[in-house]
Parts: sequence; structure tokens; C-alpha cells
Amino acid sequence: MDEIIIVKSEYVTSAVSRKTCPEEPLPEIVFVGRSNVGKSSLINSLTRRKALARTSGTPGKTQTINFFRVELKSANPLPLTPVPFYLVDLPGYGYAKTSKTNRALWAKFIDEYLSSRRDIKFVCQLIDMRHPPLESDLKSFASLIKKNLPVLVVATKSDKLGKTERQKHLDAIQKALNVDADSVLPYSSTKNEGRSELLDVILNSLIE
Ligand SMILES: Nc1nc2c(ncn2[C@@H]2O[C@H](COP(=O)(O)OP(=O)(O)O)[C@@H](O)[C@H]2O)c(=O)[nH]1
Ligand SMILES: [Mg+2]
Repeated sequence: MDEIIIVKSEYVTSAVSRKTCPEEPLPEIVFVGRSNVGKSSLINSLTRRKALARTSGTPGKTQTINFFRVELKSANPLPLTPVPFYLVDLPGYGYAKTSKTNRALWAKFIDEYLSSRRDIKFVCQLIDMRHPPLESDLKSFASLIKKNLPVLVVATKSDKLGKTERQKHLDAIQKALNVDADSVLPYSSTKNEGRSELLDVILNSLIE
């Protein structure tokens, strides 16, 4: 397959409720994970933009659902015309300094979004590759499966591990989530590892 090119990417809106989600009916690729797992960095790496999504060393800032409208193009296979879709950045979970009430509100909002959007192609469940999945990751993953959403597990920050460690950690993630070996994609936003693979999966989901 030829290279997939992102021809356009723009921030659309930060939704705080179902009603404030964009109305343009486009397919959506969704990113979920703990605060600080690397969601915003991944979106920037994927679109080759420095600061399309805000990244930060201080977790828990994003309490909104952020929509980015992206168009990609690939000469082979079809289509030749740009295909538009949304990348959707969900609020990160598991931030210890947030109150229980706040966390419950987020959970409800995320749950509503995931249950009500028409055209979610798949959800990327991000897991920090340096650690085994935490309780909150397992919960999130299980709830996606329960909703019958297709899930791709993305193991982030792969650049932070050496070769031996890396395989060990991938195995642990795979085992904990009970998924096939090839359904965990290692990703590094600093090195762009996994980028072309993820773009392939996205394009395939869009032209299916
Ligand atoms: N080394 C490395 N650091 C990363 C990577 N992805 C994210 N980070 C860092 O992890 C922190 C949180 O990233 P961010 O994208 O804001 O996480 P988010 O809260 O999930 O959106 C930032 O300091 C990033 O620079 C990666 O692939 N490699
Ligand atoms: Mg973020």
C-alpha cells in the first residue's frame, strides 16, 4: 500500500455534553486512556502537527471531548479523493486529584458519547507501555467491549523501553486484556513508531 497522507487537520470543538458534539456526520476514530498516557501527543504525531492537540506534563486537564477534523489521502488503494473523518480525544480517566463526583460526571459523559455517536469506526485504548494495565484501564477496555465497539489497543511511549523489556511488557498487556498478540500496537509519538500502521488501520476502517 502506498503512503497515506494527511492532507488536512484542524481543531473543531471541545464538547462538554452530547449536544455540543459536532453535527457534521463523519466517521470517528476515538482515543481513550488514562490522563498522561499520550493521547494528545499521538494525535499530533499522527497528523504531523506540533500542537494540534495540547499536550502537557500535568495530567487531568482535558475534561472535554475534543474533535479534530482530518482528511487523508492514499493513491493506492482507492480513494483518490481525500476522506474526511474525526479524531476524537476523550477526557483522560484515573487522575487521582479529581473528586469522586467529578470522576462520575466524566464517566457518564464518556459513556453517553460512546453509546450515542452514529459512526464510531473503532476506539484506540491507549495503555502506557511501561506498566501493566491498571484497574481503570481494564475497566475502560471491558466497557468498550461490552458496547460492541471495535477496539485497537495502543501501547504508548514505546521509545522508553529497551528491546527485551518491550516484548515482556507487550506480552503482559496482551495477557491482561486477553487479546491476540497482533492486536496490541506499539506506538511512540516522539519516534513516530506505529504511525503508518495506525494510518493503515484508519484508512481500512474508513473505506470498508
Ligand atoms: N517519550 C515519550 N513521551 C511521550 C510520548 N507520548 C507522550 N509523551 C509525554 O507524556 C506526557 C503526556 O502526554 P499527553 O499527550 O499530554 O497525554 P494525554 O494526557 O493522554 O493527552 C507529555 O509530557 C508527553 O511529552 C511518547 O511516545 N514518548
Ligand atoms: Mg491530552
